[in-house]
Amino acid sequence: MSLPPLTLYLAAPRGFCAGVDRAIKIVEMALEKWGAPVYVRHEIVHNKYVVDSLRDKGAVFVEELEECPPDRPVIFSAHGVPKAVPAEAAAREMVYVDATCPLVSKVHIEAARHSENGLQMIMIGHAGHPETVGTMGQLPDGEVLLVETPEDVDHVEVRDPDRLAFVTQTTLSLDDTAEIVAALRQRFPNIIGPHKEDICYATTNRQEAVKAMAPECDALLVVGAPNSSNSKRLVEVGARAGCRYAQLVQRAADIDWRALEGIGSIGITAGASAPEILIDEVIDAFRTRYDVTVETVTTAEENVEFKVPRVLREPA
Ligand code: 2E4
Ligand code: SF4
Repeated sequence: MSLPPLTLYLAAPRGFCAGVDRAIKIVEMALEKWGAPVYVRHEIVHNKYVVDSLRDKGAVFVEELEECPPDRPVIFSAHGVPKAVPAEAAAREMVYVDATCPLVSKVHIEAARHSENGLQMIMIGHAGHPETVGTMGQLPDGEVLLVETPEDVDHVEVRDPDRLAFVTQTTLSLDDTAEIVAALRQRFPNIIGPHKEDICYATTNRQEAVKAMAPECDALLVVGAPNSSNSKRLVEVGARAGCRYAQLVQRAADIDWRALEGIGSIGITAGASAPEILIDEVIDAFRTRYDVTVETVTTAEENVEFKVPRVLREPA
C-alpha cells in the first residue's frame, strides 16, 4: 500500500539553546564530580524527558531548597532564582551551583542596577513562572511591579512616573511584548529599558522560523512541555501566522492523528528545552504513516555557547 505524500517543514533553529545546553551539562558534570545524589531546585529545564534522564543518573528534583539535605550539592535551574535562595544556601553552608542562563542573569543585573539608581522596576512577564519569580526576587518583595498585558499597564500604580525602568522575561512572544512595551512608553514616556525588550536570541530565532513556515503548513506541531513558556509561545505564533492547527506535543505518542487527517504539509519545531531525540521520534512517526519529504526552513544560524561555571571545569 502506498503512503500519502507529506511535505514536512522542519524549522531551523529549533530545540536546545545555549542556556539549556549549559544547564544540563552542569547537572551531568556535578554528578560526575560529586556522585549521586545531586539535588536540583526545580526542573533544570522544562522537559520531562530531560528531567527523567537526569533522575536516572542520580539527580533529585525538588521545588524548594529546604527539601535538600545540607551536605549534598544543589543546582539552581536555568530559569533563575530569587536572591534569597543562594543566600539561604550560603547560610546553610551548602555547595551550590547556579545553572541560571547567563541571559537571565543579565536581566537580574539590569533590574538591580536600575533599582540602585533609584528607579522603580516594572517587569513584563507571566505571573508565577519561575523566571519571573526569580527576576522579581532580585529586589525586595513588592519592589517590582508585574504587568502581563497592555491593560495591566493602564492600571499599574507607580511611585513616580518619571523614575521607572522595565525588564522582561526572556521567553515571551515578540509581538505581544512589543504591544506592552508600546503601552508602557506611551503612559510613561520617560521609562528606561532595553532597546526593545529582554527576549533572548533563541526565543527570537525560534519564533521567526515558525512565522516563516506557518503560512505554508496545513498543521504545526511544537515539541515541548506544557509548562515551557517558550514552547507555548511557538504554538501561539504559529496559529497567529496563519496555521489552522497548531499543537504542543511532548513526544510522538501525543500526536492526534485524527486531527491531522487530510493534511498535505506539516510544520515541526521544538522549544528551547526539547531534545532533538524527541523531534526525531516525531518525524519517524510521520514516516510510518506518510511518504515524507523533509524541507528545512532556515531563518537564522546560531553559534552561541556558554561556558560552564569554574567550580565544575577541569583546571586548565
Ligand atoms: C530558562 C530561561 O522559561 P521556559 O518555561 O520557556 O523554560 P524552558 O525550560 O522550557 O526553556 C529553557 C529556558 C530556561 C528558557 N529560558
Ligand atoms: Fe537562555 Fe534564551 Fe535559552 Fe532561556 S531560551 S535558557 S534565556 S538562551
